[in-house]
Amino acid sequence: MLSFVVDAKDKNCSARAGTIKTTHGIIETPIFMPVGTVGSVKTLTPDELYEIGATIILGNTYHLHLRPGDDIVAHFGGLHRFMNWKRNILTDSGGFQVFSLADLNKITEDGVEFKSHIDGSKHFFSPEISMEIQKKLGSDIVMAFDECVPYPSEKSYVAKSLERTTRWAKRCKEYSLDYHQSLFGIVQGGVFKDLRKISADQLIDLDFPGYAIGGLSVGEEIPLMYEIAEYTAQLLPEEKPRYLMGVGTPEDILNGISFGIDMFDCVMPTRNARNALLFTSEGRLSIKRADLAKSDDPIDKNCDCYTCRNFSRGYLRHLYKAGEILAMRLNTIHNLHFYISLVKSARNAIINGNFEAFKNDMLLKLNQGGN
Ligand code: PRF
Ligand code: ZN
Repeated sequence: MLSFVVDAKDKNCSARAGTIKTTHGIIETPIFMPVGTVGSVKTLTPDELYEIGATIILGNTYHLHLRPGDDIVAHFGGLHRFMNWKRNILTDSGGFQVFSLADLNKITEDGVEFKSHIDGSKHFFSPEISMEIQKKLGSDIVMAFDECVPYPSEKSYVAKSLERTTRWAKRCKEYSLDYHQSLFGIVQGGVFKDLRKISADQLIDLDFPGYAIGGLSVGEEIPLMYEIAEYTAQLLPEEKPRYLMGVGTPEDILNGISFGIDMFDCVMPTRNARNALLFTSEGRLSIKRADLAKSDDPIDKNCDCYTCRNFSRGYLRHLYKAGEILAMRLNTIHNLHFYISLVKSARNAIINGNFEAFKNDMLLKLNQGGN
């Protein structure tokens, strides 16, 4: 089971530093969780993830159920053993992927009928089935099965949907998971504050060990996303971890931390790395740029990742242009290191009482662009 303590709180905003403990180790928050959808953080080995400093990664119920199948993962003793990752794993419930990736057939009170994005085969997820799969995967943090409504949606539909998500959350809670697993509830309610409040209150009544904010970063404008994330975060219990699902850019994460959010995940650092877009302390850098051909500089002179310690922008540009697999690996190491260092620095700043200054300075640097 999971424990959480708040180690320090900022004086000027809601940012906090905390510590989560599980049977797979300690997670210092705020934390960024690399996405390992199908049981691999794309291009990296677990050893490389350790070196980068990842303490928790994310896996997906939807993908692992379709391929290789949760029975196969269970045969190997669960996802930790299957992929040889010894630290924490959080699994998403499928309650987003069935709506965003699969060919959706029907949503009923019981669950969701959908067709696989891989081979079109028919499947059914219910709260109980999602729990059963996540139990077999053996993740440390299990997410409740929810409905993430698209943006924009009619308020009347969002209201109906969040009530069903609460009933589903209750069914998830009634399912008996393994002793080492903790179930997080997911607040929905779209961009409507009154609906967010209803959803948060209903889930708080069910007393989960942690809470996620779902249904954001689904196409709404950034200021609106911030407004709803900030509003929802302060509705949630102080003494439980708060997780903003699928967010976001380095700027989004700094703002999220200032709203009192502790956990983040996003494909952005890994996906962008494979597409030659790198995050640096001086803004974003496209490693494709012709003028980098003869550059001896590292990606980021302030970065001490394996890639920056060993390779030039010129070499990385060459690898990318030549379509070398190593380009994706080295870029991924750098981008994940950037994200994980960013949240580590934010944590230190919160503990040292200078988060606001740190955040404003970082936001300025990140937006220099023109790199
Ligand atoms: N629900 C679940 N997973 C998610 C989301 C959600 O709303 C989001 C929304 N950004 C990302 N991942 N279960
Ligand atoms: Zn680097």
